[in-house]
Amino acid sequence: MFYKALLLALIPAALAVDHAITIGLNNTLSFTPDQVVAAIGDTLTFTVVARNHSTTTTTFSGAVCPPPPGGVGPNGWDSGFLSDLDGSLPQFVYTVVDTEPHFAACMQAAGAHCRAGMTFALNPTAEQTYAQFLANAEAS
Ligand SMILES: *[C@@H]1O[C@H](CO)[C@@H](O)[C@H](O)[C@H]1NC(C)=O
Ligand SMILES: *[C@@H]1O[C@H](CO)[C@@H](O)[C@H](O)[C@H]1NC(C)=O
Ligand SMILES: [Cu+2]
Repeated sequence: MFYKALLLALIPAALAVDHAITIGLNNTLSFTPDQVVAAIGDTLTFTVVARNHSTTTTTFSGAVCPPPPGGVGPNGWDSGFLSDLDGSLPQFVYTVVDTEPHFAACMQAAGAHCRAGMTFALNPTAEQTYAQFLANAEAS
């Protein structure tokens, strides 16, 4: 009985998936991949591999850039500035808590990175696509 309970307790953790996202690949203003479909309990592990960036949730449209400190919620996130200028490859981990779409961008340079297309979507939908979010960011 004890072992069965232990096994059941371990199942959700075993099914959770970690999604690795690289920030600044090849020193570009980018998230790679730029969109992820994830389930509740999954994690997003962002790793900055160049310069000094953030992953911060923002609005889908309107004043997209720069994302506000603390990020846009509910259930948003803000890594704060993560600098790889010292080669430390800093990481930020977000655990998915809902199935809603979330849109994020880098808040560096007063929104200049965001407007240059440094944008990311978690669970985009047919109505709120990554392509439209990117266009909204570039125009904001
Ligand atoms: C990054 O650089 C490597 C080698 O320099 C290249 O093979 C790869 O295609 C580049 N990727 C992107 C997304 O620019
Ligand atoms: C990273 O960028 C922020 C915002 O521009 C800045 O305040 C901070 O000093 C930078 N960090 C490093 C290590 O340069
Ligand atoms: Cu940036």
